Amino acid sequence: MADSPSLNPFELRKENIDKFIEASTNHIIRREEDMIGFFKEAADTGKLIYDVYEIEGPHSTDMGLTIMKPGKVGREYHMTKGHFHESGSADEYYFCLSGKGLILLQSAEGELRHMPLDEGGGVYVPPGWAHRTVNVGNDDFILLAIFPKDAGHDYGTIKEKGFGAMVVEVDGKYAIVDNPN
Ligand code: M6P
Ligand code: ZN
Repeated sequence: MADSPSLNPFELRKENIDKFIEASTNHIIRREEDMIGFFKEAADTGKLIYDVYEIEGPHSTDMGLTIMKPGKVGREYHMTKGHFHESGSADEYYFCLSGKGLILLQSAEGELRHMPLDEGGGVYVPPGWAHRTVNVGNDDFILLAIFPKDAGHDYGTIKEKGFGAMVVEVDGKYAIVDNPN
């Protein structure tokens, strides 16, 4: 265990996500321009969409904390890029600590599912399903993800083809509509 990061126990709830952030070893920042090809109308505005803080676990799993700002790019609600795992056997667990959103899931064959993800809720993402989280609320959407170290991220397929559905605002509410592409 010589190479294991030294981690202290910490409690994880929305009021003290700073404990997770302090223990994190990697910070990913996604601004609107990083999402060109994912949002239909993304431009180089510098707007922050989400942060991801990662903790490398000492054994077989890593953890990611996503903090997503509320808002839209064009008609689309803020969302993650979304990815398939490179490893065919890698699954993932998501838990929502705060906010109101959705998770979109899509199989390699194109079967699409969506589930609500709000405070106290969780979702199991089985191997082989692409996943994207979407903030449809007015506040930060905060999610904990636990995934195998060797999961890997395949963004190419999503960037090329997108998900079969988009989450857009219609009459002041969110609607899940077919992606015309
Ligand atoms: C979660 C995990 C991470 C992922 C992050 C953001 O924390 O699934 O592996 O990187 O969400 O999602 P994406 O990589 O699709 O932008
Ligand atoms: Zn994943």
